[in-house]
Amino acid sequence: MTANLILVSHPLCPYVQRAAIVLLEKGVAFERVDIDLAHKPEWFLRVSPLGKTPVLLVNGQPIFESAVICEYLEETASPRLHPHDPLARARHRGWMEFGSQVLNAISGFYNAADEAALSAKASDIRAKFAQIEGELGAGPYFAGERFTLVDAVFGPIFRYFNIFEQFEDFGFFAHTPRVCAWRKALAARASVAGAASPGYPAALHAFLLARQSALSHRLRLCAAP
Ligand SMILES: N[C@@H](CCC(=O)N[C@@H](CS)C(=O)NCC(=O)O)C(=O)O
Repeated sequence: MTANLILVSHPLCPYVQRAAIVLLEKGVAFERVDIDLAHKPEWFLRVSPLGKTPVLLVNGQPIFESAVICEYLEETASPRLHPHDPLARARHRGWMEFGSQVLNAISGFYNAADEAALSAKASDIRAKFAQIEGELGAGPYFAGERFTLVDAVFGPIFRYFNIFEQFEDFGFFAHTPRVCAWRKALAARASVAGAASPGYPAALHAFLLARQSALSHRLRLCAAP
């Protein structure tokens, strides 16, 4: 691909990371431009109809929605990350959407207003990982030896748990050995590691602390001397 690509990003956005992972997997050169989502610049609102990151500017033309960006990259740059078989490909698209629902569950978890809601959201996350456990085979990746778009979606998801686990054991992966092994394989993948900046863990921690939620309350207690 020879187009000029700019990935309009927010440093903590997991949807941005999935697009960055696909760009890195395909070895496509791109520039990343971070914006402040609390103060969205005029130019960003002009290229992002939903006001969300990521947006991929292709020779100045915006593509929005991370799954759409991934599919565009899949159609225009090799290597293939989707399965060749249409039925398998459709199933992978379903699991990519499932990944977005896991992200919704994670934001419900860190924004939960009280302990009861926090515990309910933690159960929701555990249930989702139990569901995906049943889909995984021998690994190391979602569909075996080859890295796929589903892997690009779950790499950023697992990153949250590195921070959560520093403070508390919610047993998210206690009964999902295949998910655990998958998480480890994704963390070791260069594209997954390279999709977040070195400052990501500290920035995510600060973001979580600022939530005014049950989790941020717990984090404050852990940080107290
Ligand atoms: N469905 C969208 C979700 C993207 C999304 O939620 N982005 C968040 C940041 S992680 C955002 O831009 N939020 C700003 C807002 O909603 O105002 C996608 O897959 O691209």
